[in-house]
Amino acid sequence: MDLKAYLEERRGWVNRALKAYLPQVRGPAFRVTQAMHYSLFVGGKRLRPILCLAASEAVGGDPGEALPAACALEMIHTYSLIHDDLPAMDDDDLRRGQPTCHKKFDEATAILAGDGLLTEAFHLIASAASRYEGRERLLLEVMQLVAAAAGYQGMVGGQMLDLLAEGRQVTLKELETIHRHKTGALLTAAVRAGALMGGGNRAEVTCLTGYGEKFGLTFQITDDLLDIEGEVAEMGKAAGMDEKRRKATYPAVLGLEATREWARRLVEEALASLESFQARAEPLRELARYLLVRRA
Ligand code: GRG
Repeated sequence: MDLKAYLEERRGWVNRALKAYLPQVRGPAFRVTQAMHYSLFVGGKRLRPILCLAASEAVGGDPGEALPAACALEMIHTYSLIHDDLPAMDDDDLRRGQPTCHKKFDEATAILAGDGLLTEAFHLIASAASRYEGRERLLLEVMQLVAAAAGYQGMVGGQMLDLLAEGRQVTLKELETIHRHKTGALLTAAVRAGALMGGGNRAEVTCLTGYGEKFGLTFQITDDLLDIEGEVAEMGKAAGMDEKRRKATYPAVLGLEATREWARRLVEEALASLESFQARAEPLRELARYLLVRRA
């Protein structure tokens, strides 16, 4: 399959849906919606929503029905990037190739834009529940799993662990715990939400969750590699920052070659999780292979 064309088409679907779902830039508090729009549309690969749609397709679902959950995941991801870039956290100037939200606006607006995107994500899933009759229970389950993945049991907890680990030696086990929570949880939730929205049975949802977990971990490992080997122009963010901040990373713990090998093994395991799926899971297979060659 042509992964590039697939990604472009799905990105188009997601961007159109996000434009339709996101509140208009108007009203007395327009500055906050302006900042939400800015960070959401300034760039981004849309990986989480695309994974969600691909998982829905893998179980034979209509990807259109997974769009609200897919877009909610992108809003949550964008909020996490806005807050992560703040001076109190990573203090970054560049994100998605453009000034970070607090540089373009100001710190208070960036905090509020993140808060606005996080809350809007759950508003979006709840609104879908009132639109799709008979799917209320399913959307409630999706809301629960997305909340768990985004909150203290998932991404927020992982971010805390990551901040606490800065500047000290961590074991491989600690590192994996950080990344499973900080990055892996939301990526896994994207796949799981898509599988549920597509009507997958329990066995299918379990296999796809396994795929999501391997995918999430590999994504973070390749992110660590890109921080060392990537080009700023392609990534749209600064490089070499992990070492500067004395962050816990796979290359720091394992070395470069063992890290690359670990990523290759995880991709094999992700592909093995899809063994019982037919051609409909081809986009998920290609997405896993793409992790090993991605440049951004
Ligand atoms: C602030 C609660 C809170 C959490 C922040 C995800 C995260 C937790 C911080 C981001 C730091 C970071 C660079 C993590 C590495 C993995 C990652 C999430 C990279 C960015 O995701 P991409 O590559 O970004 O999917 P785009 O811009 O393409 O959407």
